[in-house]
Amino acid sequence: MKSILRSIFRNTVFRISILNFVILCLALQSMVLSGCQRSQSTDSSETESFIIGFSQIGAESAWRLRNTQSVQDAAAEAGIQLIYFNAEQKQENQIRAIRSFIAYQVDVIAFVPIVSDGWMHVLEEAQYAGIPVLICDREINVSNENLYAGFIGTNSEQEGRNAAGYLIQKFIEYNDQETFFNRSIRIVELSGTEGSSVAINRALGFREVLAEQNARAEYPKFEIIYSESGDFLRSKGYELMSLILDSNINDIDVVYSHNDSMTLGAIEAMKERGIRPGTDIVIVSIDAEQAAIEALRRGEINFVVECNPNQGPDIIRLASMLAQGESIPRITYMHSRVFSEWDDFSYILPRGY
Ligand code: GYE
Repeated sequence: MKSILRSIFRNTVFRISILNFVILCLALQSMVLSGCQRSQSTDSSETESFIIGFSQIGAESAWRLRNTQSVQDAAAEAGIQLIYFNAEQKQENQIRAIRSFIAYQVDVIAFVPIVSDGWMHVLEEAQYAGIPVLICDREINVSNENLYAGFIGTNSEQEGRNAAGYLIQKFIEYNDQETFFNRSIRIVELSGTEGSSVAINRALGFREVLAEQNARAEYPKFEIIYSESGDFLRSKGYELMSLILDSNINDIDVVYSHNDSMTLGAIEAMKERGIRPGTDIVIVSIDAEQAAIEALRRGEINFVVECNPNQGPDIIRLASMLAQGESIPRITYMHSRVFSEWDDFSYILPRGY
C-alpha cells in the first residue's frame, strides 16, 4: 500500500513540476511573442538595478498609451529594468503575466488591474514568492489587504463627484426652470469597462452628489435615464450614442461619459444627426486628453475632469522603495484638475496625450 501511495505521490509531483516547467516555457514564449519588452537600463552601474514586472491593461485610449509611455520613460530614466506585458484587455493575460513575473523572480510586480475582482490567488502566489506588489491606476477588491503593498492612481470617485458638481452649477446658471419645471434633467451615462474600479467609482461619486442635490432642492433635479458600458472605447461611444439617438429616448439633456475616447465617438454620432454637442446636449467627460480640450475650446464639450496618466515617476519611485524593502503609503493619489467652458483656455498647455 505504502509503495503504491509513494509512486502516486512521486507521479503527481513529477506531473506538477512538468506542468510548472511548461507554464514557464509558455509564459516566456508569450512574453517574447506578445511584444513584451525588457528595457535595458541606460547606465545601471550608478544605481542598484532591479527588475520590475509591469502588466498593463492594453492600449484602449490615448490616455492608456500615455500611461504606458510614462512608466517606460521613468524606468529608463532611473536605470531600472522593466518587463512590460500588454494584456490586450484580458484579465487572464494579466494573471498569466504575473505568474511569469513570479517564475522569473522579478523584484517588484506592478500592475494595472483591468477589473476589481479575481486577483486573490495570483497575489497569494506572489506573496508566497516574497515579491511585493504595487497596484497602479485602478483599484482591486481583496479580503486580505496584505496581498499588496499600496495603490497609486487617481481618485475616481472624486472625478465622478466633480462631474456632478459642475452639472448642478450649470443648470442653476441656466436657470431654465420653464423647460425643467415639471421634469428632471435627463442624463445618459457612457460607462467605462464593467467591473473596473474607475467605472464603478465614477458612477458612484456622480450619483452620490446628484442624490444629495435631488434630496436638497426643488430645482435642478437630475435623472439618469440610460447607462451602458462603452468599455472606454471611441468606437463603442459612437455605437452607443447612435443607438440611443436612433431609439425613442427623447429629451436627452446631458451626456456623462467616463472617458474622452467614448465622448469623442458620441460627439461624432450627434453631429451626423444634426445635434450640436455642447449646445443641444451638455457634455461632461473625464481624462482631459488633447482632443477633448480642443472640443472644449470649440464648445462641443462643456466640462472635462482631468485624470492624470503621467503616473510613471511615482510608480517607479514607489517600486524602488519596495525593492529596497521599504514600506510605502497605502494610497497615493495623483493630482488632478478640471477644465470648464467658463475657463480662459489660453492657459491650457498641450496635454501630451
Ligand atoms: O480614464 C481611460 C482608460 O483607468 C483611469 O482607463 C483609467 C481609465 C481612463 O481607458 O481613458
